[in-house]
Amino acid sequence: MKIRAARVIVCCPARNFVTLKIETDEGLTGLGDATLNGRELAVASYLKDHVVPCLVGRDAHQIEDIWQYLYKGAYWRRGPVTMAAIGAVDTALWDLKAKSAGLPLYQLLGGKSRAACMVYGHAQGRDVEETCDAVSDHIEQGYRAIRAQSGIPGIEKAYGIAGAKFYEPAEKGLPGETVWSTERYLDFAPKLFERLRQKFGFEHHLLHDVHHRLTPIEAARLGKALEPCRLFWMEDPTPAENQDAFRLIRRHTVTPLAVGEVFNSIHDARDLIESQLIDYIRMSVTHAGGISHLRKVAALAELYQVRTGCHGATDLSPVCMGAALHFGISVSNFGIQEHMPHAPLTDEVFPHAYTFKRGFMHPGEAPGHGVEIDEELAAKYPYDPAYLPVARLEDGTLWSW
Ligand code: EZ4
Ligand code: CO
Repeated sequence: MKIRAARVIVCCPARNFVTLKIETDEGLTGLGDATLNGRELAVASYLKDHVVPCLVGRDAHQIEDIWQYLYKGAYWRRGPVTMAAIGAVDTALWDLKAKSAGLPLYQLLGGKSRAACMVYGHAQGRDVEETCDAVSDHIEQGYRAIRAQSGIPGIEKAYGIAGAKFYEPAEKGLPGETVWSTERYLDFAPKLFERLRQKFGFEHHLLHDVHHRLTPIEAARLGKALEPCRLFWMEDPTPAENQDAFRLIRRHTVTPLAVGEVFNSIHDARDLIESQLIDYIRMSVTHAGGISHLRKVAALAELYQVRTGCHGATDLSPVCMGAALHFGISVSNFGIQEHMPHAPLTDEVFPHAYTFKRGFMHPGEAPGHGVEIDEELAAKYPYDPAYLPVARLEDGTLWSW
């Protein structure tokens, strides 16, 4: 099965996506997601200008060798652009291998370890009561696990809150500016979860994303304050370039910790996993070098009872979601999968076999990862530049968004 051609498709059906399509001499096609929110064209160029010329003519079955060729062979290792590009190639090759075998991808990954993947949805509101309503909505839809984010008194444009039904992180035009106040947030967050537990009890899992905003000692304080509310996880409490920060947080709280949506390599996560400083690793198929590399991360994590909780916001395309569900249903230490439903137009451009039912998702039984692209429809929605916002403290200091 030789690679005959590979193409990069950039489109904007409700938001921007970068998709790699690999074609074989036997006429099979495989898809990989290469979307890097706000930096899409860098990955598109990396693929088009530097990777595709090296792929043509290779045996599409040689997934591991091609991975190593692109990683070691580039000399320049790691980084979100490189790893998203390699991840797209890897995902497309797994798709092809499974299609050529006539099997759903999870069968090639060892078969099913569970019936379906538990997912968590995003409840958001401008204030506590609106967030309560959103949680209630999610419970009605059957979600077993719900992430709750709320507007914070005195903070304009808090993370995770949108006027629209679904929160979409990127905005058209140049980066928007938001204001952050740790003091206001730390005062508010425990009250939100106390209210949610008071209203809904402990039947459902509650999750929360701090989005890299706190210092280690502040994160420790928040984790401690949230203990009576028994969160499923507290996500990204501090920026994780400093893995040591988690030693300090861990000394003070038993609130479970989830980290890794911005990681792209097993080396970013190694100390956190081996030192048992986290409970969930959130790396995605798209940003962490594809299924091959994510399986290695999961295998390392399994040794320490760290479970997976893959990033699954709308900037990961349906191709990523399909691949993530095959990975999730097969891997022994699956924890949970993030689920932010895509816009109807995105789903139309990427027809897929995966399904959602009462809080669980299943990858479906189609050969490959089960996600395709309608290129004709995609061509009607050309790339439209968009950026993630930035955050500043009230005095203007630039902060982590
Ligand atoms: O900010 O996907 O857990 N989810 C998140 C997301 C990320 C975006 C970045 O592109 O943190 O909202
Ligand atoms: Co997050």
